[in-house]
Amino acid sequence: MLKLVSHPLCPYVQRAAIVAAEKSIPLERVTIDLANRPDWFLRASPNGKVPLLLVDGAVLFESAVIAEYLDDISEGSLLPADPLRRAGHRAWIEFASATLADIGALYSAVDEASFEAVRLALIARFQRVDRIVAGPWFSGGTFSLVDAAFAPVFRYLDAFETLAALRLADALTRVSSWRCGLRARQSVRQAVAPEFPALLADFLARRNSYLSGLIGRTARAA
Ligand SMILES: N[C@@H](CCC(=O)N[C@@H](CS)C(=O)NCC(=O)O)C(=O)O
Repeated sequence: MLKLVSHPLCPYVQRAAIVAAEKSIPLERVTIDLANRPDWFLRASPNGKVPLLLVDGAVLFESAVIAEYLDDISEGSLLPADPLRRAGHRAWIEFASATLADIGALYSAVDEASFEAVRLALIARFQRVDRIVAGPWFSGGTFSLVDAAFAPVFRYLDAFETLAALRLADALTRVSSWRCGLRARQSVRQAVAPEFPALLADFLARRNSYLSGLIGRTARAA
């Protein structure tokens, strides 16, 4: 049994969980506390980060690599066969990772000016994605590793809308319809526990950031 070392809120862990579900690969999840990382984890994880995939005594790290490994060991492929298109998909997975980094900067920004700068950068990212997404999935009719990489990004967008009426990609028709499809997909829904929205809301509200303030004001206004 493969073991996925996880944290309940980690978007990178979700990518691995989505791919495992898409490829019907059983995974045991081992959840750790990132605020109090166990010694065995610090010894195993070169960057001190989740996810890790434990495979027969080997340790894989980096979510994009773990996702490709899970894809490689199972039937069919969630990457295109053509080398140029395959490279293009990997590039968009990198873009999704950079978008997650911007989302981290957004919810950590302490003042309005830095929050606004990241908010505009994120809107520009989603506008760029909107120009290339084919629908219903990233590159057309086949769900791919790019879809698995973006699903956790859109889960944050859903939370930002609900908690702070913050809309980063609303007017973008292709992104909106892609988001809807991903939100409804079983592998994506099952990648987090039922308590995920409440845990994320609590994490964002306690961050002492500009967004935490917005969340508080939105709750008081409701
Ligand atoms: N590039 C890594 C990023 C993983 C990452 O940032 N994980 C976060 C949790 S979502 C983490 O473990 N952070 C712990 C830390 O930085 O100390 C990947 O794609 O796997």
